[in-house]
Amino acid sequence: APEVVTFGETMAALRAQGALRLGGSLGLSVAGAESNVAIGLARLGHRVRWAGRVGADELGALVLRTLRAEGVDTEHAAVDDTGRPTGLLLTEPRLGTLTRVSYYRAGSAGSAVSPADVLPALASGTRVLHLTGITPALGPSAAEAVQAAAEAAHDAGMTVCLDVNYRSRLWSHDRARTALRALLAHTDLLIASEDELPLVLERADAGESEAVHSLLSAGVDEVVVKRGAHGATGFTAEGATDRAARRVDAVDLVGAGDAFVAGYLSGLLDGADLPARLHRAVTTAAFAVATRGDWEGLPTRDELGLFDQPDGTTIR
Ligand code: KDG
Repeated sequence: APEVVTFGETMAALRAQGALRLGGSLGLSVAGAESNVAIGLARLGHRVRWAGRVGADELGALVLRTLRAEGVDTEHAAVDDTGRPTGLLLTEPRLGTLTRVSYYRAGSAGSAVSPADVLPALASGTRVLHLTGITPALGPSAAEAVQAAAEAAHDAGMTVCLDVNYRSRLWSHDRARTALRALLAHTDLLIASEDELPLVLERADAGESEAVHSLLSAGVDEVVVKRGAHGATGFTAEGATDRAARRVDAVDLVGAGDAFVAGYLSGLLDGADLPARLHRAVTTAAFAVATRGDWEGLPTRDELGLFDQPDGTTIR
């Protein structure tokens, strides 16, 4: 059985060199928050399954081929036979690490993922189900898939991890709050950036410690708050653990949160304690930030130690 199961929409990703409206060349890859996490975990040697839906088209073949090449189990990935296309996103670096993203995903195969697609993927023996707040924003069947999978996994004793991953292009704060709060009863590990935390609270104006306290008393075992270049904090009933970020020259911030989650879950699967989980999370996030692309620069297990080498080291 896989150690981790995840699903969500993975799209073809076209990366422009400069402003899109000027034309020029585009590089083709794939992107999707959950598959970024899956690739990150596979590179660290974990068994991980991705169970989304792609179109019966060349871009869908690219998504599945890429995931398979990265060692991600696609046995339960669905290919849409009703003509829905694989979704697409365009990224455009505008100013330093400021990037603009455009989606072409309304009506896509990925947004039509359903409970029947994902429930059979939750093999017994799976330890973690990883979900993000992007999927319930994609449409009614995708939202049902997330809710049904969270319930089933939680009932089966798996750790359900939810990364809030708010995407303002896809839905409003109010819609997100309603959908995400309905998942809390089945969530064991909640991961959010500082600005996303209010989205899972009844009262959006609560301070951080009040927010974390209300989540822990609602049954979430662990809350991890990401603070970008300022690191992260893990909260459990025992208290809070802070961890600084690793210092890197940032070239591309997109995918950093997913890399963080991959490192965190990898530590969890290895039985690491909270400080060690956060250490691995900030390390994998730093690799993502220091390299272009959502997942291309993520480390293998052997490469995790590279950050401890002096700057300028040549490995021969
Ligand atoms: O987390 C990175 C994602 O934003 C990217 O891979 C695309 O899944 C994506 C989304 O919906 O934004």
